[in-house]
Amino acid sequence: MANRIPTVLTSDELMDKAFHRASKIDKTGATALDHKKKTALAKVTASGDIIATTLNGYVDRFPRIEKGEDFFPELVDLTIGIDQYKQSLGAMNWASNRVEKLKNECLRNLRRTKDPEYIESLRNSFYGRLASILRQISKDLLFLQDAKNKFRKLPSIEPNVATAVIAGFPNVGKSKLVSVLSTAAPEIAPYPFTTKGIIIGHIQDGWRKYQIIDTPGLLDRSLDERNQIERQAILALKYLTHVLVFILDPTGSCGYSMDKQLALLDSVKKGFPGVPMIVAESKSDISKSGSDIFKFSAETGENMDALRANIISKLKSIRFEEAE
Ligand SMILES: Nc1nc2c(ncn2[C@@H]2O[C@H](COP(=O)(O)OP(=O)(O)OP(=O)(O)O)[C@@H](O)[C@H]2O)c(=O)[nH]1
Ligand SMILES: [Mg+2]
Repeated sequence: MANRIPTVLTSDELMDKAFHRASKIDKTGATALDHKKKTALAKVTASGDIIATTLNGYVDRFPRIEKGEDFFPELVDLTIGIDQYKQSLGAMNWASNRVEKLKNECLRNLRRTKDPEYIESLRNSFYGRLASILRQISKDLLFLQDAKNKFRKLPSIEPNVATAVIAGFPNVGKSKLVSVLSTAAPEIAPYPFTTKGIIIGHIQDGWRKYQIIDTPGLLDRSLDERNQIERQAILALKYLTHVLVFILDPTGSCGYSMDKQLALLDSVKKGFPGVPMIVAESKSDISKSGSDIFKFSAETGENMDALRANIISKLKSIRFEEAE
């Protein structure tokens, strides 16, 4: 998505670009007046067109995003701000129309006059107005350049693939589980508010493919311990979570007590209401608790087929709208 977003020039760069192009124009004319007029017409056309076309290009090539209860809108709102984003794109549109209108007005006046000095002054005042319009949208241009950089850093998670998300304290064996379940080596995608990035693996089941996502640093602390923005970033995940796999490590090797782990499970359950959950105890090769919770070992493969089948059976029923 971010690949087609152009680099956004600052207002100064855009003005320079327009002036530079216009400065190279020199038309021939039968008389001195004719020469001056034709040159001025061409300069005004070129400088106005460059600016209007560039601004229109931004409007066309930035993605349309509406607020909504979905993963990408929530993330975009959190990292970029959808209201300001739409306002800045609107400013591009406004400025482009304004430039077009002033250009046509200026061309009309140029065609009418026979006064060489007036030609000069028309052209200069057009340049002045171009600069003034660009000054008015300079903050929007900077905002959009920043938005482009932020778009590039959003994770490329396929929104229409049924997805299992793994949660649990650090060191309980989440990454290990994702790597064992994944058909191919998992990729790491950047995610705002965590330095480690999201780990995305795929499970191939016949013709169907599922995503399995590990979220280091996100679902490994109680939601109450998060600030508002972190919490939103975590909760944005719920829109793409079709099943949440919560891993408990009862062996003590992760360094967290079972009480703490069960408290986190409770917190995550509250944050993801209505999302189907699989709770499983890891590292059964080291030791097994006396609980009746499902037990597996990603190390030896014990119960891995059953866990895989359970995850797939929950993802299998997920259907996506055709239109999306
Ligand atoms: N014996 C045994 N060790 C395991 C098993 N699964 C994971 N481990 C080990 O436990 C440690 C932590 O595993 P990870 O998969 O990195 O844990 P994690 O939950 O991804 O940890 P964070 O990324 O820090 O949140 C590693 O040393 C793994 O080799 C298992 O089934 N059996
Ligand atoms: Mg990990």
